[in-house]
Amino acid sequence: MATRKPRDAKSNAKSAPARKSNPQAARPAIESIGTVLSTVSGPSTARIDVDSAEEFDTDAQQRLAAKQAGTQRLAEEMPHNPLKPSEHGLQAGHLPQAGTPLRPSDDLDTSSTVTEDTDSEKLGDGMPRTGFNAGNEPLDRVRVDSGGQELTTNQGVRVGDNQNSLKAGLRGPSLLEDFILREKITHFDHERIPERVVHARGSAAHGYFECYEPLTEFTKAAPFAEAGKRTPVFVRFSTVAGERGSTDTARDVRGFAVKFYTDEGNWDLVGNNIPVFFIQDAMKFPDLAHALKPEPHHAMPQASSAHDTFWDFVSLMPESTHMLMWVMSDRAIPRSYRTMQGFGVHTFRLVNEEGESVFCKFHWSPLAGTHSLVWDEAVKISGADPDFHRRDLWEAIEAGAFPEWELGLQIFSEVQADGFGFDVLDPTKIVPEELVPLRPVGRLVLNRNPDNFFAETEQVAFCTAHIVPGIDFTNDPLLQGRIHSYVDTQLTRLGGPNFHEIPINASVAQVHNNQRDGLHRQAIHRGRVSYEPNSLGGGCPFQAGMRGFVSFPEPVREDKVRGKPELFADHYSQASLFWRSQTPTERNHIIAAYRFELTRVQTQAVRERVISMLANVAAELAEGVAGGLGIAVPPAQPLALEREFKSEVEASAGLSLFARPGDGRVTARRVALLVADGAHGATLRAVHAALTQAQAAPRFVGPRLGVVQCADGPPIHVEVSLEAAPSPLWDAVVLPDGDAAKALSGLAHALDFVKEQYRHCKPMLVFGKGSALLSAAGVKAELPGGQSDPGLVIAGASGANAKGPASVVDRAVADFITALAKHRHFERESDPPAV
Ligand code: HDE
Repeated sequence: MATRKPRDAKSNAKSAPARKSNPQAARPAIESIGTVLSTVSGPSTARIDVDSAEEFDTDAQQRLAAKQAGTQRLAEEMPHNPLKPSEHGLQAGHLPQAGTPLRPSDDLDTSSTVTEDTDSEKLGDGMPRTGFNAGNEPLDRVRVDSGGQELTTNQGVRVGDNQNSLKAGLRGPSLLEDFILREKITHFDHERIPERVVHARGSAAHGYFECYEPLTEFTKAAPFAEAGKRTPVFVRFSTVAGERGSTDTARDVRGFAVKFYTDEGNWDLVGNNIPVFFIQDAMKFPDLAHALKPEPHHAMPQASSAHDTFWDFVSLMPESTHMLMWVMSDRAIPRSYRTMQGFGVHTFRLVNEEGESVFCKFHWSPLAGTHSLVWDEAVKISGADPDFHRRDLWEAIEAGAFPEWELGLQIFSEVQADGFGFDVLDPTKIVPEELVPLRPVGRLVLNRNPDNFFAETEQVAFCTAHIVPGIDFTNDPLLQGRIHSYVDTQLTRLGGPNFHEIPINASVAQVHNNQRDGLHRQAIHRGRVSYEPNSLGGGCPFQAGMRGFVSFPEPVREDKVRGKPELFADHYSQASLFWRSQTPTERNHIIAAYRFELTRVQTQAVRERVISMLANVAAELAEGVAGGLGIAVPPAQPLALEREFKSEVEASAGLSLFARPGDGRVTARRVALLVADGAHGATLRAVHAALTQAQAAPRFVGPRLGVVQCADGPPIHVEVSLEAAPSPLWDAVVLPDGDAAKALSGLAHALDFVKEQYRHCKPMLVFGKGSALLSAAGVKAELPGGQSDPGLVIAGASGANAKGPASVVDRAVADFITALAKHRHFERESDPPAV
């Protein structure tokens, strides 16, 4: 039971102010006792001043009188709205004035009630922190742990029996009065919320962004203020098309959304792993999403663009050609979220303290390099582990191998932009790095997994409208539409306008405004003022003027019109640039991806229409795809405008996935050490230790769980079985020598494993008789041209059969780690696969 402290036990700041007695006043104020106690009206001719408040008899009366006097004083101090003159004229619009807060003579003057100092376990200590929003405190304020606690209902009532519903007799009917059962089931019934209409499937982590050098020359945005400044972030990666429970390794664009909790408010950079988009205007987004999602009559296919409606739509929208080239490339089947780039896509603005603005494109580059799956592998992973990317991100962070990206900016002026042969407001265009190089400005590190997937990853609300001073929009018509869409979608998804109060969405910067009420409101606002201007709340919260967000005053004087600039009609020049910038391996993969997707299309005319687009990109591409479908290349689609558009650059090296091999480390690469009875334990253990040392993730993989007996030393404990973790889930394999090799050669699962490691161009380390496993799987030690295969490290015999010193094993392992760092060895690839 809460005890009520005597009022005089409070600090001076919270009790009625100590009033000096005023002998002249001689208690006439007491005649206003009715006014003090009433919430309705009062005389216009008499007033209570602060000094006379203590003439009242009880503490409550004195406080009410003091509050009334203080309120009167606040209102008097603002005889008119001082900001009104600054609302008018262009000059005033450019330089908004800050409000001028009034200082109440006592906290009571702006309180909701004079009883606010009542304290209890629920109310708190009765000392409200004025000018403070506790909802912006760190997430610790809502973190729950039930260790050592008894089970309760949501009302905090202890639950005696969590096994049985309440019944009339042991075999009798259940009773409606069972509020415990009903609360439990009702809550369960409502556990699901609508999934995101696009990007439903995702995974996220906490981390920080660290600035290298102050970028104040270009922007006043808080994360770029000083060298070494760290801004907390929450980053969510996603696929676009699939539903919440769909597979991670579908061919798709990946979302790369970063919420910066800056000290000036939240900034959401909601990007993708591909730097361009399918469409140029927000008007077409619902059409695109409807065409991409499972077809409405039978709800197939899940998480795939390989169907008629998608290709029907995009082949009628030639502006999608450039993006499609990226989506058909291996960019759309990343090996891991850790190994993909991220892009802001649109051209944004940076604005500095002087109000000067430059254009900017945002690029995230992974330190681990850009690496992808191969399609045959991606398809198989979908069955073997649909959570492949989610698991990979989680495991890497848990293991302390924190994923890291460098943020690079392309900064350019409007004058430069005017000189480009493409429009920087067109989101189907990149700015080639040859025209504007990347400037590294900081790094992103993900170092903390969420506590709770639903509370954090599912409820996080990214909105392109969330920007902070120093960042601004451009007129890119796709971006303009997004500014509306993201806030709007949260209203349905998160059930109302207070989604900013969900802990994962709350800023670390204090939030104070006059928005009130709405579903699920958490904040309890003190005082009676929820409007501006006001004098009764001391004019607070007051507008921040130039300390607040001020839009870049880009001049606009145009016809109101629905249309596009002519440069937006350049649908092919950058698609061709992308094609020219790919290596032969990448080109083969693009052709194969189109072939796969279009094979799954049922309408021949749609297939032909797609190839008629490709004929405008590159003849060999169109021929390659048409050949794979058994048809001739149709005439190229007519151009939207008979005007020649030419790319400024012939090829752009950075567009190849192979341009960013990474930092040479093998961190978190998963290596299977195949084991069976008769393995040479000492050698395999040495390899395991060396890989662990190199921060890779080795595991002993055997036919079954349990132990395998080694030819030397203690048995090896199998960590995972061949059937639970087949080849596509591993980045590389080590094949054992001795009787283990013989045993594995007789197992179809092991042969499949070896075959697929080889087919997917993965590094392989083979000891002694492990070569027999290669031959049994149909793998040749040399490449088709007779050269040696750099991804195949043949190490000779191990264990007691080993000829030569232990350093031979060391050298083989070192070669293997080098091969592993290269990730894949496409030299052995053929279409169709030979093995
Ligand atoms: Fe989105 N997009 N989008 N989008 N988008 C959503 O917002 C939308 C676009 C992107 O992890 C939705 O909260 C429109 C481009 C990511 O939570 C929705 C248009 C780019 C995410 C929405 C676009 C993106 C979304 C669905 C065209 C790359 C996931 C649920 C005008 C730059 C964020 C939600 C997360 C999510 C609308 C185009 C990226 C419906 C109208 C271009 C990474 O609001």
